[in-house]
Amino acid sequence: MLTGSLPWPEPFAARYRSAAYWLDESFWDMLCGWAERHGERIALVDGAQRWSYQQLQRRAASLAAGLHSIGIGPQQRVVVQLPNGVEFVALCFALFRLGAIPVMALPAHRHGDIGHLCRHSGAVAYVTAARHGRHDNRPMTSEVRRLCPGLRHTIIAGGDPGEHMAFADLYHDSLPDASLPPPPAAGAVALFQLSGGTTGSPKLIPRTHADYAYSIRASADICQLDADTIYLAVLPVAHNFPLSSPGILGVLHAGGRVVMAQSGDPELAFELIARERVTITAMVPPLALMWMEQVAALQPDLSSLRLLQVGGAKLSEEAARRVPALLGCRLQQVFGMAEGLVCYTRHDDPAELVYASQGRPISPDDEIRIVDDDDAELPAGSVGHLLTRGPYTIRGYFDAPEHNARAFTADGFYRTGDLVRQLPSGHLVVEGRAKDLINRGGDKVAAEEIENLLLGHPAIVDVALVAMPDPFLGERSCAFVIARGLPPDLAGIKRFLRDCGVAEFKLPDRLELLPAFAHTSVGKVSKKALRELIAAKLEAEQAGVAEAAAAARQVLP
Ligand code: OOB
Repeated sequence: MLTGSLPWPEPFAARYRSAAYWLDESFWDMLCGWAERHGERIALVDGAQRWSYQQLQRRAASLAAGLHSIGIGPQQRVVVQLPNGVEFVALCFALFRLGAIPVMALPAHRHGDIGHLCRHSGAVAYVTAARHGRHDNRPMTSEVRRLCPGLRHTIIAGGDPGEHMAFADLYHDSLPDASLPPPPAAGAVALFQLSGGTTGSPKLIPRTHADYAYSIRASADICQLDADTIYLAVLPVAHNFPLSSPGILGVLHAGGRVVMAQSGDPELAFELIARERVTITAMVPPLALMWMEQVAALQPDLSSLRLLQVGGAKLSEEAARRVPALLGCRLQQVFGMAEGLVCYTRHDDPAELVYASQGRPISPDDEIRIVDDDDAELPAGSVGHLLTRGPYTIRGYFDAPEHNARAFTADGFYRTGDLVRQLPSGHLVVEGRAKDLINRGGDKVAAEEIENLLLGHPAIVDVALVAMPDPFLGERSCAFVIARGLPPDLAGIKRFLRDCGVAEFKLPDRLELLPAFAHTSVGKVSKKALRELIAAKLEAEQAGVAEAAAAARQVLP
């Protein structure tokens, strides 16, 4: 086992193996099986490129040879930040072949985020694309290299690599497979997912081949994927949801086809759905709202679409009810986390459960506890803290002993930080959150991370980042600041954070200056009071707007 990652205790591991949740195969073994079974069938569509299963396996093998030739081997970490495309999949499987470990960065991450991931994971290489949309990643890559002396390789895909290595040069056919190390054991760490995080710095989530593959196979079954499935990847594929729930890996397992999209932009996505006859896609609630908004105007042909998965943040019941009529397909709610547990509404669930719950866990061996602030189990049906343990939920973050002591109970339950209620059917309803995190339409912002950075701003004495309600994203972030000297403005704060190299979605949406913060009885800043303050202020502003609009209507002829 990789040093710094915690295995399941042996009695649990034995049980998960004997229940055939954990099989004795790595993702590389799985890809070889798929290539054998589905050979010439198309696995991936990315613009004009269409790769068969066999091609995918060959490309991944040749990339593994190239990575091996530059010294990448078992257990070494490689930060991967690629847009949705064939290269992402080829690279992941090449790393799986070598037993090297991809660290799943998001395209939105900037040099501060990436630098942290490289240092914390001890990465030897960082792979990114020359551009993500309008953003040129090459200067950022040079900055990352400067910040992380442990990085031996910085690799650029698609475009002039400048001072870095070209990804295309890594495809190597000269090395016979026998000179590569053997593929990893199923119990080895396959990849690092990123935690949405509630503390100062994002944590790394070690997922093994065996546990991740189980969640994928079981998800593919629940979602009834088969060789006719055509999946449109609109969310960034490194994220747990589009990667594994059942996501692109689930679709490949079923022998289906993945169509890559660079974004969920309705115009682009609708065109791809019509052209490629897409049957299923996965998205966050704001995107679902946007699609429903746009169907009337764009009149797309969505006749092939059978299932829309929505998750990552709470979908309002009202929006959920509109999905089938507007998009002409079934809805599935997905409540999951990169740490493990994933819940789905099922195809044969009564409609009420599909609209009003966030689903039930994948596995009969997912253990659920709903507890009060003192970890005491609550009576059935109460709202409480969700704790979970099971065959694909980690027992600890990578190299974070102090944090693990808080984030897990002594008997290995993960404290999700979510407040839920369980229905008699076993379905969970997400009622809120106890963790200090802003869920910006599925993008997670750890308040403490941004607060720590802002405390370095010369005009800021103290700061608290809280969620404020938003009709589109569900939540946005508001920074309450106690200033010194000339008070900062929102633009200045954003500039400061951009210079720190944090992703755009983490920047505060609003700034409120205060002379002091209210404190709780134990002397902590009362975020509850601040959340109530900003919610009331927004409501008053809305009412003000409505009043002004009404007044305007009165004076207009
Ligand atoms: C998914 O994973 P993460 O790791 O980005 O975020 C996990 C957190 C959960 O603890 C919960 O707070 C929130 O995101 N969340 C939801 C939700 N799905 C996730 N809150 C309310 N309703 C939902 N449906 O977001 C993720 C991972 C795998 C599959 C789907 C989502």
